[in-house]
Amino acid sequence: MDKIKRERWKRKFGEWFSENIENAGIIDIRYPIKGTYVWLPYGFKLRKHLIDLLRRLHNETGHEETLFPLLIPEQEFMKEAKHVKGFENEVYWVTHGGIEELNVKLAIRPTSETAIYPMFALWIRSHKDMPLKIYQVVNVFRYETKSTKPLIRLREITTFKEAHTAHATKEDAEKQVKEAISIYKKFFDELGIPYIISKRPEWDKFPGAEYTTAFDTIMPDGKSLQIATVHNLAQNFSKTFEIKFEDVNGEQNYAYQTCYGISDRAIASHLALHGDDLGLCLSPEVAPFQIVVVPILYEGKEEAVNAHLKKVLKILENFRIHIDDRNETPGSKFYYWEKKGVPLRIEIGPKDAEANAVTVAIRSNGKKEQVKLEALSLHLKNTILEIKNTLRERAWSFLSEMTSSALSLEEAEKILKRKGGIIKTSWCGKKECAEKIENELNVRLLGINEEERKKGKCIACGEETESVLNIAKAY
Ligand code: 5CA
Ligand code: ZN
Repeated sequence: MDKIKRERWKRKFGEWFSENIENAGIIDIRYPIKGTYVWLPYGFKLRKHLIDLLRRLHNETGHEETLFPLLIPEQEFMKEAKHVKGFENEVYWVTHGGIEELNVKLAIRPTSETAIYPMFALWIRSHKDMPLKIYQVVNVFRYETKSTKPLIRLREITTFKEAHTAHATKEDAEKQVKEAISIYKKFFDELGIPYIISKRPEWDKFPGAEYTTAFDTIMPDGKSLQIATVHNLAQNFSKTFEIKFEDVNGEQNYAYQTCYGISDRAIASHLALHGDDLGLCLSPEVAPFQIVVVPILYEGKEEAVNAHLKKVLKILENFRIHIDDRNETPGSKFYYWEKKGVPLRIEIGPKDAEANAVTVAIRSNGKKEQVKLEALSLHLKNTILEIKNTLRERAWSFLSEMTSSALSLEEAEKILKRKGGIIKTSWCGKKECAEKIENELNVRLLGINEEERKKGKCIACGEETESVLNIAKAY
């Protein structure tokens, strides 16, 4: 049963996604500006829990939260040549204040390097001022030209967590890249989102970065989605923004920097990867309500049920719950909350009251059982952990199902036709070979898999190499 439901959801993923995020009350897609959407109350709660998790992971590793302005003066924005080039087609500009034309055009941040680094230059004087590790959760704007998609390709990215760091040595910046990767691993593990990590090719790195390491996941339709990036900026920005400091030897040097970010795509992949034919299926980690309580009131038995409900609510104090006491049939309530992906449902009927128990139903596997009140609290705690693990394992096994290897272009093409996903193969590192692979297979080079080395022959030219290349059809 479970298998069949998920097969269908895979085949029609595009439709499934837009229908279900709307039906579940996550966002309203009808706002009259392309690529911008409205967060509805239920979705907003989900988003808040996800941001809380991000904050926790950053705070406990010594990052401090800040908030920089949305607007960036043109001259600052234009300072770092490669950065400007990379973003020139995507920036929205503010040119007027009222009816007056502004002397200095203002860029609406597409990301905040050029807002933050002029301030870093004022704050950093000595090696003792570092490491400096800050982050912010803001909206950023990008005039995306590819077709926009709710939560996936936005023009207003509403949940942009960007971290920016400065260090006294190159080694410290390297270490920071590793810390960022481990923060993101934890974050995605908590959400049960599987990932594959690649070092992006030179031509696909973040504009202005020394190198970019990216997290990608596979959507149910077999296409990859970039869900996080970590950039080592080396001294590229510190030299243009004059972020200078006195090092331990009393000499002036430029700071070494990193930055890393995630977006609404984390929410998109959570919804996409755990959902099924009934609708969303949320992890208790971020679900607006971990448990929905449905009292089942038969005529003449209301009092017994309500008295029992009071006892149950006491036990549920430590969980995020919602009581659905609307005047609707239990069946329609069950359907309503299943669609919204609430992890657990507690039914309280006359029989439960008699047995001093409740009936607990699990959204992710459809199982239902009666649990005595004295065992309830522990049972729920364990079940919540179990659900988190099940979702994570199920999603990881989907990713592994969707990961293949290919020794030739023909073999890769067959796999792409059959199921898509990520293909691991060999590449010599030459640009012309990359172009051949991209053109013949119509894929994106996600980059080099740094956790794996394997002897093989470049699938474009046959040259021997040990690098493992990840490729996929990408969003
Ligand atoms: N300043 C750096 C680090 S914060 C930066 O902007 N990196 S980025 O350009 O790679 O963006 C960070 C992440 O935002 C990407 O990895 C991607 O997952 C996500 N993202 C980028 N563009 C969009 C978009 N249009 N809609 C939704 N998410 C996006
Ligand atoms: Zn080659």
